[in-house]
Amino acid sequence: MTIFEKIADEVQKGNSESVEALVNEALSQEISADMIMYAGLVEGMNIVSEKFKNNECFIPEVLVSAKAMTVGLGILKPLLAEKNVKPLGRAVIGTIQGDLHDIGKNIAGMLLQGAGFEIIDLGADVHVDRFVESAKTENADLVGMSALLTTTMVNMKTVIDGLKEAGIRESVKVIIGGAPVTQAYADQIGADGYAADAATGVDVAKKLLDK
Ligand code: B1M
Repeated sequence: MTIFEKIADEVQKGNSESVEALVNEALSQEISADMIMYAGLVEGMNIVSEKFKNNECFIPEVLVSAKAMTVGLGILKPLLAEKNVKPLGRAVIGTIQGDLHDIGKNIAGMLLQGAGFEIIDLGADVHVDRFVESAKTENADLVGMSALLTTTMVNMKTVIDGLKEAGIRESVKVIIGGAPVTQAYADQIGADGYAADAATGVDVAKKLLDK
């Protein structure tokens, strides 16, 4: 087993301590931080993501794997910043205004991060203006919105309208998800993509950004 396979394996198992030790071991072998990230951590998280999509693992396993991956990323982050490694894209994500549900949004964010996106997580109950403002100031490639309530999911359209008014709609892709959201709703409000689950969200995001 290569060191990358070992890291990917421990990410899948959600073993933070082993991931930390293996990432440090790989660095001591002078393996580059971006190789460790993509061939080890991201590879492991991609496998978890695929299993989650196929109902071969469930939310708790995804959360522990994401935690292990985050530990590994924490070690690599300063080195990646030094080397200026480009992420797949920059995504501003959040749960829509009026909605406090954040579990699905957190998983979507973790899987996107695991796939190599830079995530700016605005949290839950995010005011529509904040989505637009952050997309602008962060120079986002992607805005990801989550909604669990039928009463407030309409705010997703307000964000899209706000992006148009701010003159940045053409430069940012919009992806939406959450239990009451459908492809038909995404089409109706003019979102670029819809994902029924967080793993599909990664596929949709990559496709929208040609990655
Ligand atoms: Co609430 N709640 N809740 N709740 N809650 C629902 C959503 C509800 C369906 C329950 C029910 O009545 N059967 C119902 C909504 C009804 C409706 O609008 N039609 C409801 C209600 C009514 C409420 C309150 C109004 C209750 C009250 O106070 N009377 C209140 C609202 C508060 C508010 O938001 N303003 C409320 C509160 C809460 C808790 C705080 C107690 C808690 C949330 C805790 C938290 O999130 N930190 C809670 C919970 C846990 C639920 C249920 C039980 C579970 C939601 C969840 O986390 N699912 C939910 C019932 C249900 O959905 N069956 C319910 C697991 C999660 C992984 O799934 O978020 O769908 P989900 O995410 C999936 C996909 O949708 C997708 O990927 C995820 C994983 O694959 N996805 C994305 C989601 N976002 C995505 C974004 C993407 C891509 C994919 O790209 C950006």
